[in-house]
Amino acid sequence: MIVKFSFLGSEYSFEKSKYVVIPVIDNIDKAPAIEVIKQSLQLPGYNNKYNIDYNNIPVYTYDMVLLERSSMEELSFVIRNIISRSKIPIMIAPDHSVTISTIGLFQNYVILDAHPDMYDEYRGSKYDHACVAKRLREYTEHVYHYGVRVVERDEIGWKHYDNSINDFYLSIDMDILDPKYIDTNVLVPNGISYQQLLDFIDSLRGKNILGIDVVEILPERKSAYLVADLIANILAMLESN
Ligand SMILES: [Mn+2]
Repeated sequence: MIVKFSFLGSEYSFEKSKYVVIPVIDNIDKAPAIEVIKQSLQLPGYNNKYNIDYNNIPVYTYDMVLLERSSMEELSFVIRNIISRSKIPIMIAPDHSVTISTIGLFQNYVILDAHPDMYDEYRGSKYDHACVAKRLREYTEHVYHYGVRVVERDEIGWKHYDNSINDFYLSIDMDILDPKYIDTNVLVPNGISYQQLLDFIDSLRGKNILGIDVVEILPERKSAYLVADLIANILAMLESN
């Protein structure tokens, strides 16, 4: 049997899929998304929490988007194409700045992150990963954070997530987790555990998640396996709805 190099080894076509994983990579040498797909092939075939067989999840893996040679506008076009077909895009990316490509496409955001990312400008750029929520807030006031634990003096005006929000784009910066669970771009002590993150994901059951990104990850085996497991659990949760 040929196993496709796709998330969960899925053989669903784009047309038949409900979820579209988009591996976004900065450059060939920094490509955690490739490692995440690789590790997804090592997952067990069955999710006993949600009673879902992973090979029954209609997920398609999109062509890799190489950010080194593509623009945010082009990435935005890809996302728009996927949501216009009523599918759920799932970006896997090394950097949180990819969320900026969704501006204008969604009204509500739930962001899991150790940081509020509310800098107006960072390292000379308005599109740095530290400015993500600030840029989103210029388009919609409905941006809600969960898990924030490091706030700079200038980062004001962000809002805590509450359970009443029902339709949203979900952005997960993996530094929400304590560094003992995962290696991320920025190491922030005192984060939540992986079990707490899975419990939060479970609390989203029945809600309408319109798009997802999982970001700020490193291309190292252990972290990539955890991200693969997380995305598989999110898909199983959505399928069990
Ligand atoms: Mn962060």
